[in-house]
Amino acid sequence: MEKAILIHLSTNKKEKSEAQESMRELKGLASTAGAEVVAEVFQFRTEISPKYLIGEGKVSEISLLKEETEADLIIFDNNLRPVQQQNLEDDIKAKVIDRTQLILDIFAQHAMSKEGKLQVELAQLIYYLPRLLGKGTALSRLGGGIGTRGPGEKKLEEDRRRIQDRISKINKEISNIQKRRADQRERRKKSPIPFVSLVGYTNAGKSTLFNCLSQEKIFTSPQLFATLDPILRRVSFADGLYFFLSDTVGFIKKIPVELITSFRATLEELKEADCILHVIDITRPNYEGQVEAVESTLSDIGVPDVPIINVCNKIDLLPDKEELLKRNRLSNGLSLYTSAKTGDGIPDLKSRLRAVLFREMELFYLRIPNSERDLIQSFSKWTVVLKRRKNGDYSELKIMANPQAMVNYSPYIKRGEENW
Ligand SMILES: Nc1nc2c(ncn2[C@@H]2O[C@H](COP(=O)(O)OP(=O)(O)OP(=O)(O)O)[C@@H](O)[C@H]2O)c(=O)[nH]1
Ligand SMILES: [Mg+2]
Repeated sequence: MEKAILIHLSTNKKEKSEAQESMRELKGLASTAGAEVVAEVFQFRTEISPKYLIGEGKVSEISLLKEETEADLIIFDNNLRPVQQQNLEDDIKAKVIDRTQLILDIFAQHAMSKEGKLQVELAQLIYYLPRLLGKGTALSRLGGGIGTRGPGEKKLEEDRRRIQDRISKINKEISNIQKRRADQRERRKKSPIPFVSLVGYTNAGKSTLFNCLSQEKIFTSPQLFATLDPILRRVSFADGLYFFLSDTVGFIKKIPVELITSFRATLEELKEADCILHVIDITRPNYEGQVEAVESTLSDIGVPDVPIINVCNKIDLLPDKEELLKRNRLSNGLSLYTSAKTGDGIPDLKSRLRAVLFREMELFYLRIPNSERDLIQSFSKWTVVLKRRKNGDYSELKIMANPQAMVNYSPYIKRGEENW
């Protein structure tokens, strides 16, 4: 296990609690990546050093601390410029990485699908390119381990031009995947089955909620960024109505721009959602900051007017209801309270979803002569067919549909079949 020292620089003393929360998160990231944290160093300094980011005195202090703790790795919570990273490594004589590099490393370990791996490799290449200092081998300099792993591990040792070639090749592959996805989305848009997306800060409980709603068993974990690849499942209501639910990659503060760019294809999905469930870990003292980070990423991606439900999760960890309501300082949108772990609040969430997703639809009972069988086919394309049975020369359907669209089909609509 690599031993790591964590460094956080704040330029404003007032942000002390924010600095601590950010450090807590960095610690979570470091242990997710497989490091043992041996020391945490804060510096408050109004001026940022162009040479080291932190002050020169602090650099010597860290060098000593490194000897003392036998650390092999220095992780900065702030993002470092290539030249700062180089200077720090030369002076401290240890591998130095920043928050972005740490997140990239975790992503590299967690990516499973071909698309996920390509996206991570792309992000890594974009990140490393300016760090090659013109001579190549940015990574062999680092000597392996955290911050150097990934699908593109070997290729990163190649020269700048080869990397640029690889970037255009991956971009092409990703745009092919994107095209396929766009086709799928087109098909989905034509279908009447609604599509719901889970978003939220990493570790908020998205995958746990996904499992709870879809009765699946996908991977959940106290690690950060446990989910990287989007996954889609069907969720049914008791009466047979259903929708599709997708789990997605978690968000984080100071999300590296390289990642946003390369995961854009995945996040495009959100634009097509009929409803977004924003999962919030309401037990975190700074959950508003996390909410803000998610909302600003959503607006970066350009998610239009999709209805959003705030799902305040992990309520089982809170002592009582009053505490809960006191806690909710979210000003906009509808808030619901759940525990994806105990199932508390899930029925309420489902009935809200039902109301939002099917608000323009009503139940219809149809009777269609067998001679007009094509009509049955057509109904199943643009309405939600809940039940279907044969009755002599007729087929009977129980469907959910938009009443306006049903105007032309009044001869087939049957009344008084409500208990079917
Ligand atoms: N007590 C409690 N724990 C929960 C609840 N929901 C999720 N957790 C725990 O929180 C941790 C993170 O849950 P995940 O579902 O993996 O979180 P996620 O949002 O999918 O996280 P990433 O995929 O890593 O972004 C796990 O250890 C879960 O067991 C809840 O309602 N109550
Ligand atoms: Mg997850």
